[in-house]
Amino acid sequence: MNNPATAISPPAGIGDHKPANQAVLDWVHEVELLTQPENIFWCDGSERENDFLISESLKQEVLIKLNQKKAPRSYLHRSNPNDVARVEQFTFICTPTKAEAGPTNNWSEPGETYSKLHGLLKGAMRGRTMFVVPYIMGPPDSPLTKIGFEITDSKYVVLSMRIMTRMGEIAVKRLGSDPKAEWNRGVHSLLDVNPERRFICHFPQDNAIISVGSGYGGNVLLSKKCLALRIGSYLARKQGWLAEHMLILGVESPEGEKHYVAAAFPSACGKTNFAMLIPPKHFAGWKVTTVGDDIAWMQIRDGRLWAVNPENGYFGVVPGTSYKSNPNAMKSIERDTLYTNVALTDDGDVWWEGKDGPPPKHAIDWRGNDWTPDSKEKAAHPNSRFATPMRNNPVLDPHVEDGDGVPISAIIFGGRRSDTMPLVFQAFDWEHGTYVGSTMASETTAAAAGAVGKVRRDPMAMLPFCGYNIGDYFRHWLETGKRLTNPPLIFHVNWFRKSADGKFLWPGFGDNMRVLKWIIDRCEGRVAATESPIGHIPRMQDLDLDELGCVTPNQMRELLNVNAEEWQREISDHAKFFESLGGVVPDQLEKQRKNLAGRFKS
Ligand code: GTP
Ligand code: SPV
Ligand code: MN
Repeated sequence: MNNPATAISPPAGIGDHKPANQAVLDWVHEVELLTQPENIFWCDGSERENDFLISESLKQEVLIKLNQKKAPRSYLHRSNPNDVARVEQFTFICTPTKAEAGPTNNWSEPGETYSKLHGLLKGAMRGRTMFVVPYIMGPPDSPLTKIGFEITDSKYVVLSMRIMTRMGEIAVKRLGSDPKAEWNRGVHSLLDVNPERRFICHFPQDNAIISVGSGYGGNVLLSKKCLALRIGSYLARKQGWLAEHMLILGVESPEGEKHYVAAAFPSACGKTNFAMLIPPKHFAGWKVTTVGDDIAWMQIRDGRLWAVNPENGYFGVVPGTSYKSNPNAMKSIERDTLYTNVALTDDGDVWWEGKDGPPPKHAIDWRGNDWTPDSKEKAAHPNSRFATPMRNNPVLDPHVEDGDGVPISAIIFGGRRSDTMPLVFQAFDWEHGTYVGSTMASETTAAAAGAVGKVRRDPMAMLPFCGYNIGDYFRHWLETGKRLTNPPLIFHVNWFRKSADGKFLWPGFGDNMRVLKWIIDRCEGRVAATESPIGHIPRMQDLDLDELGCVTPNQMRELLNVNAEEWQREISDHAKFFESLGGVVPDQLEKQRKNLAGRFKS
């Protein structure tokens, strides 16, 4: 295995873009003394810098150049096979007290944790280049926008951060020279990429992150889950806004009526796909546009919620992506894309399970081994990813750069549930919607290390990402609702319900437009529903199911069914979950559960 961290020596004019802020210089100096890198590379985000880093990464085999005719300006990276997903068991919230981190987070005492991590970081960058990556999260003129600096010894991280964030000079300028300005301090080192020395630690009270021992995705692109969600959610509560694991999409009718919705689905449960949805033929004239595919920062203005996407690119799940399932994603990744852990074909192209067309007769799999269609192993890792600039998205929403954000008409929660959860229902009001979000569950996926397919509660899809006590997070949601005079309606969807023989009942992808249309029509008060104990549910005639050949009326009934027996189990599971949180759950949500149980009895 090549060492992704070997030092490089840039020519004059590259890597010497030192910011003028003394606080940054002091911090970098401290980390330099600790980690003892061979040299320091100050990133400016320029094209020239990027070209240089790519050429060095190719030399050191950190990247593989793809066939530039088939995949222009695109590269493949293989991570260490022991390092292919987020590691929740090694992710820590290091608040002064354990109570602040709450029952759902791993906690460790900040002083001890700093000591332990500094021990691991001591001399860790010897023979390596230490990169300093300035970046901003959020549109440049948004009041929510945050500045971060990530120190890293991984070129792959630098190249990815350039795609995923607004990186370089833009952040240095925004920070200016005020030594008291607010910015996030992120330190990342690969160390020896050993799972036993892998820790992702957050110090919200210091606006600081330290990540060691991994080179993969959400563990190391500190802008994303670490800053935009864990530290972000902590700041959001203090400052009165919301940082959520949500896509943001725009949906426009043929008449030009436009709505925005935000949707929280757990990792690998369909956010990117929903955010880029192409309506089926029957919906001629309807258009869906993407504001964001993973994270929403939302603030209150004029009694409404307004959302911005803090990111600048998409770090998306590759397997299953095809011109059939998600043509907009395919167009986005046709060029300028950094692939991680997909297969390499003999003609230098990329391949993965679920890509269009027949599998190649021979390929090199994500581990670097020979692969044929007869191989037992998967060619691409189930959590293989693309990083691609959002500019490549053919349906990028025109308001994606608006600092004020876009007004949110509906919030949608959803998860992967083979049973129990109907295709869609609407919560009665904000408080009930908060309950629906707080009791959300989903079958686990390959996005995090550990068992796959196990149902677990994942409140608001934030279980791995809430940077403080989950009880306070629920309270923050309830409080936010009180401040909204024009709150979004709240819905729950399930694209993943299965029939008795284990097949998905709903075709999903583009056909999710049918559900989205009902949601929009509910927001406009122009479509009916029936009241069930769990919320408002469309009757079959309330959904536009024209030209939906593949779903029989019986299957449709199954999809919309609320089975009392399954819901008894579900409600007792809610109770167990709340109990497991050890008394932090707000009374209003306990009351919501009793009301829900009561509605089944009456
Ligand atoms: P993260 O990036 O991990 O946060 O994931 P995500 O929520 O953006 O999920 P994504 O859209 O990448 O989808 C994950 C997997 O679910 C892919 O394999 C998709 O093909 C599959 N998927 C997405 N939408 C649907 C759907 O409507 N129906 C079905 N059956 N599968 C879907
Ligand atoms: C997720 O797991 O929700 C992701 C991928 O979006 S990662 O950036 O690895 O967290
Ligand atoms: Mn995600």
